[in-house]
Amino acid sequence: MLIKSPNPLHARESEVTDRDTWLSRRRFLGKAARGAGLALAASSGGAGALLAGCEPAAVTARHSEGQLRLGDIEANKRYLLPDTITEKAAATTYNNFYEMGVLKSDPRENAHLLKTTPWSVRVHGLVDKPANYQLEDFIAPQQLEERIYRLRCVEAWSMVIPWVGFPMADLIGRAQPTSKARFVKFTTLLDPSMLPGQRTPVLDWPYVEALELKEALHPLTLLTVGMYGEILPNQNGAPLRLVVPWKYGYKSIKSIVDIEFTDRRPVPSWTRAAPNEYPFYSNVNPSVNHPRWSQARERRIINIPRGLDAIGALLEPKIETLMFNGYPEVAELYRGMDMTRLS
Ligand SMILES: Nc1nc2c(c(=O)[nH]1)N[C@H]1C(S)=C(S)[C@@H](COP(=O)(O)O)O[C@H]1N2
Ligand SMILES: [Mo]
Repeated sequence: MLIKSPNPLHARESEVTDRDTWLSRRRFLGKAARGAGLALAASSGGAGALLAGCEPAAVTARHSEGQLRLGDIEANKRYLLPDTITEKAAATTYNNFYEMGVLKSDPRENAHLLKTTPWSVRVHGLVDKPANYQLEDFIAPQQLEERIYRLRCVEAWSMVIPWVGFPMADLIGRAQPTSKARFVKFTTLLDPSMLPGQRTPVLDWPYVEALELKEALHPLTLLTVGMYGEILPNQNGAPLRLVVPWKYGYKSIKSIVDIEFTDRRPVPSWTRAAPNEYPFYSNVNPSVNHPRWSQARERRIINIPRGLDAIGALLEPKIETLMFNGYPEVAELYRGMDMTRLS
């Protein structure tokens, strides 16, 4: 659904299509950040969430009131892509976040209900350094960087998004897992007053996802606090989400409050709901179809899709889906394993 915003800046943003425009805008943001001391304000919902999603850095800074400092964000050149970057307006209005409703337009409409300050993140389980962090302290020791990744939803649509975050491996280094730890379990906030979709039992709430420890350690696995050079909009999983670009999108869990290291394989929410459709590994694999549709091709979303919901596979145009979503370097994680069982 096309959502009309009363904010003319939003309309201007939606015209950002090509990478050059994006890059020049990002350079502008870099300057604004230095000049105004841009803070990555944990958005407090309401007008704040809208501002964070839609206004330029200088305006965001005015509303930031001493939250997280974003500082300079450098693009990590290892993760540049030849692909056209999805418009921010599309990536923030066409979302899957079932805690905010099941339609693609629901998360944007319900985003203001989520309050992300204060926010705490518990890191615990089989670790030498368990901690209960305030979000600011969780992020403070990290150098944030920008990475442009493909995001491939299991529904056969995809986007190309510039995320801002830091490697999950850095957090693992801080937590110091014991030799017994084999998996990392992530949990989304449980609070139906802020996440009204949790009043409906579409999934077993709270949303849970998990990785093998070695997958979490892979340099591609990103703990994410921003996108398009700004704080994450609530509908994209503020204030902290995971991004695992070689796996189907549902592994990239949003609005994380708990990270647990464990020796037993956790059961992710979608795996619990339908294990034959959404298995634990869920690596993007064009040769293993979803039981109800093909995964060979995908619809790349660049602009706000009109009249489009759930299954992108039903719509043209389609591009070929790449093994591991085009990140072949992860193959080493699965050497000797049966790839059909990991998809
Ligand atoms: N907590 C939570 N995380 C979630 C989801 C969700 O419903 N709840 N949806 C997932 C799915 S299916 C996808 S495709 C991505 C979408 O991320 P985006 O809306 O930022 O593009 O978020 C994933 N993370
Ligand atoms: Mo998805």
